[in-house]
Amino acid sequence: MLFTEVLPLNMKDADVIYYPNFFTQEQSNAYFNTLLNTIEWQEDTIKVFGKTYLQPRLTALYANNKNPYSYSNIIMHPKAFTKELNDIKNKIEKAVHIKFTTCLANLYRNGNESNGWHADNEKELGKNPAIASVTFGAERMFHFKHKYNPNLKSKLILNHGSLLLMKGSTQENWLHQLPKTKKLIGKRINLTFRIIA
Ligand SMILES: O=C(O)CCC(=O)C(=O)O
Repeated sequence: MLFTEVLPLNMKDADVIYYPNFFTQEQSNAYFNTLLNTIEWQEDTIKVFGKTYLQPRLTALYANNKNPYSYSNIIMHPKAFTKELNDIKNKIEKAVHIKFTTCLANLYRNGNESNGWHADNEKELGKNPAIASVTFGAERMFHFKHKYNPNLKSKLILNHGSLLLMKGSTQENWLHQLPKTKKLIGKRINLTFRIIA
């Protein structure tokens, strides 16, 4: 067995499963160090309501095809998967029985860096997209809120070596964010495997 616990989050109109120890501590430490140094991190500007901002994190796009990914007025063109990204992708695919093509990687350099409320619902992801989201490094809080029912919220801590799988109607009905924190914390790497066929 590759991981110990499987925790389905009990969220209405969604299908979210959390695997807190998907990777061992040893694997997670090694992946954190290698990915930090080998991923070609870039700092992009985004346009929101006509204004230009630096994105509050670094990003990179990798894929096993040439299909670009666009969001917030950015178009990202993928590089070929590195060995580590491919190994991680294979391990996830075996566990969840979904084949991914693409990985959007995020690097949060400290607690001041974040990812605002959004749904992963760009048209190139198709209907009911599956997103497999891996954490290495500092643990961070992750929030969900229902798009149509303000009473429905959920949050969890994403720990080092965890996998969060969002699928089914999750992106249609819920937003998610990774808020800032005032805690003095280290870097966190997030890998979101997606299908852009
Ligand atoms: O860093 C995270 O856990 C969230 C990443 C995310 O929401 C995204 O890349 O769309």
